[in-house]
Amino acid sequence: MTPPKKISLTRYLVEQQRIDGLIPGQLRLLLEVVARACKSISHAVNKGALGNVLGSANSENVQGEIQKKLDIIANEVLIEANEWGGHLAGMASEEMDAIYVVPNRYPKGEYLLLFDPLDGSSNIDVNVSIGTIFSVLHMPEDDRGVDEGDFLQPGNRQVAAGYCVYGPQTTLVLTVGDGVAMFTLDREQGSFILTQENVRIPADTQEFAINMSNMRHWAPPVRRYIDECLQGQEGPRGKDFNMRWIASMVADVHRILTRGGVFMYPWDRREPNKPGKLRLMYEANPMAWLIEQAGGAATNGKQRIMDIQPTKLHERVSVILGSKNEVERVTSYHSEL
Ligand code: P6P
Repeated sequence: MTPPKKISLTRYLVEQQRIDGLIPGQLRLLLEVVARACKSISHAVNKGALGNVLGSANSENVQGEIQKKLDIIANEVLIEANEWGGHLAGMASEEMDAIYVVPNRYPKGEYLLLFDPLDGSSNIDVNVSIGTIFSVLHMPEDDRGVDEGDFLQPGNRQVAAGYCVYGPQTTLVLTVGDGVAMFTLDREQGSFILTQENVRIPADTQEFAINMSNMRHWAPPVRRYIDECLQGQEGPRGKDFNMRWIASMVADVHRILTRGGVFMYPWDRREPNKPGKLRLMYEANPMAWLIEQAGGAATNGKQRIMDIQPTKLHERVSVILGSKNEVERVTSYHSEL
């Protein structure tokens, strides 16, 4: 039997552009550049202690979080790979306070790129999967310069979203609005090869992902949902549940895209004035689109994440996403308040 045809990311994107007319050439170029940057980040991550890339950078990011050396390396790789290509007007990163406007010495494009360059970085030093999350928006139609306000678009305006998980395999997961495709890095060829398309999440699950150590801080609807799961088949759910928590959103979401489940990082009373821990623009929105494109759901407990109108670049949000029936159940418990 002839081996299956290897379809590279480039060929997949050319076909999405040419055959389906889904993505303009400039967006295809942007996604190829982001994929190449993820390959470089994967190479740096895989070096580990041999590459002197582990440990803290002894600096803080805008979130007040201690930066790891690889956080800064990944951020620099993405900026340097994307600033000169002519497809972008600006970039925003979890690791940078202000937006990055493409310098005048380079041509400007029509897209905005937002990213968490290395999500889950607390896992770097213990060799657990981490990843890059990215979201692409269109620059608003006007001739004035780029400013932060141009980035403050709801997630339903994204034109592309994805992540690259650096785990046992390096896998790029992408949507341009026509379902979800997964590409595994072939290190011998140095290219991302299509390994799954039309990814679908089962509507039901028996697996939840949440940091249980925060239980005493949760709001009642979240507490009720988890309590019911923990009661197993003797309880109101009538089935047993398993739990996973990798403390790396990319790895937890990848598991959910692969076999279903529900992921929750809800508001809790440790920081009552913050809606949640995770960031709306470059974590929740791209992940929410991927999950919805795979048949799942993503809310903040009250509304669809992708309908939230952002008011600031590093806005945080409560996140409940994954198997549709479970997300709808948790959301319904919130509405019963
Ligand atoms: P905790 C990683 O720092 C992150 O932003 C997400 O990737 C992950 O889901 C979450 O925070 C883990 O948070 O409080 O369990 O360490």
